[in-house]
Amino acid sequence: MGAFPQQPNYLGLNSPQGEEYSLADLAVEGTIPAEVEGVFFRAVPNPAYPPFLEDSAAFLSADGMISAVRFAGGRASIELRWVQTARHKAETAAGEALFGKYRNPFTDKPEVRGLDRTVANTTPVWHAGHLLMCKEDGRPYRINPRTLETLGSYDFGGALRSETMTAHVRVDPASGEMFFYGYEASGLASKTISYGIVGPDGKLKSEQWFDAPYCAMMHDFTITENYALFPIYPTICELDRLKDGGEHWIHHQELDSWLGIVPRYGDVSELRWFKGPKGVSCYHMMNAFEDEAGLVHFDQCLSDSNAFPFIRKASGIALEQWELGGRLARWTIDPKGTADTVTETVIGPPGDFPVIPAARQGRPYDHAWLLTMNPERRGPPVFGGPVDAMFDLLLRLDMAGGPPQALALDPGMCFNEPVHVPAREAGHEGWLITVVDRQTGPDSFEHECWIVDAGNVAAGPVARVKIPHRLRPQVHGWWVSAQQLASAA
Ligand code: V55
Ligand code: FE
Repeated sequence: MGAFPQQPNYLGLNSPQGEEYSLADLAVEGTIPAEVEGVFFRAVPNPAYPPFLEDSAAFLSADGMISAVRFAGGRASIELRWVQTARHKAETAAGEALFGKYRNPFTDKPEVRGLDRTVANTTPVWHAGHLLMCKEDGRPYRINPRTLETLGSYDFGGALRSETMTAHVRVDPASGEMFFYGYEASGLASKTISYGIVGPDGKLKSEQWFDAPYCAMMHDFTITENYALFPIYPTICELDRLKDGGEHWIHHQELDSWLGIVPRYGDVSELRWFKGPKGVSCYHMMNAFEDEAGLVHFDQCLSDSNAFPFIRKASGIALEQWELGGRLARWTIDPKGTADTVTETVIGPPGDFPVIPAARQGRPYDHAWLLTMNPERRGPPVFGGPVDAMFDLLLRLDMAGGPPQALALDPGMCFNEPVHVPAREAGHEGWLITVVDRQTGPDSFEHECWIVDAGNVAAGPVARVKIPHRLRPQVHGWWVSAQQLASAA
């Protein structure tokens, strides 16, 4: 195997770590709370083979690995396995990369034309006893949650029509249904959006298709008790550019954003589009809900342009990462009113990886957690992840407007996305579990899995699980309780 390029996607924290491993009985400092019984599943992109083409977006098309940090009886273990996608199998058989640039099949080697190119690297989704590794450019891969063995590409027993499914599904806490969508659902660069509902039994109950105003990167969406909300930001794909070997995404500062809303169980012909500000972008929504007056509030980690430096660069947008403005923004709309624009209110600081209690999904909520950059940090952030800089401040936000609680890391340390573990007793906010990386030298890192009291993050971790292995940055995670796991077939 050749060497990886000396390029940000492969350096420092991002350096490839291709090895599968299982490590039992990890050393723990502090005490793992009794409620933390279950599995923290993590999606970890990891390039198996050096690229044969230069690709500044390569972080996003690194092969998916699934990791499980298992907690039982106050002890912890960790495992990591490749997702055996058709793509990973083909490249492993060849012993080299065969797929070209991020989401551009025209750049692939001829022998893999037509093969499923998804790397299933973004979110481990748990629903109806199924563990699915999802990426927005394709269908999910199903994983055995006990062994981490890949069971194959998943289409809900042949029911799914869409060629794609988001990595950001929403599970309704009352009905147990999983709401999802797929964009580019009818093929590369198509405007088709698929909107689907999966019952608590895992059966696809409905799938409807509609067209977006343009073919946009739709990374996340939200539900409320009565609606599904589809945001569109002007990061756009065009087929001709792909055919020329170009980038999948170009961001357009001059174009409008949109928020589509449809009754959750309605027909997509009832969909209404509300206009938002020009040029903005968002990867993750925190939540959405309806108030007593019937207004719908849509809370998102909004930025003034696309947050990925390689997308801004390809788009000719001269804005460095530290110059990019952002905010936690609430867009309010009246789905029954006559106005057709959103009203924006700033409700929190810039940041990303928003977390809410699963029980508040689509409902009014009074607290949430967010990662951000410490404005008082002395020194540079840890280099790594898709934006070349990792977050080092964990906030608990009071949605009623009270002061946030903050857990700041020392220079040289950073957070990966936390998951929330609910508490059994009323009045306790539960726990956050997050992998913390610490840079110990120019190319050396240590990693720990921290458990933090979710209602008292400023107190720091109650337990630190030592992970005696290099870890690459995680994208998203999912908490599956021991009870949920036991109920799975
Ligand atoms: C994101 C991640 C992706 C992707 C598109 O975090 C957007 C945002 C890990 O893959 O393909
Ligand atoms: Fe995401």
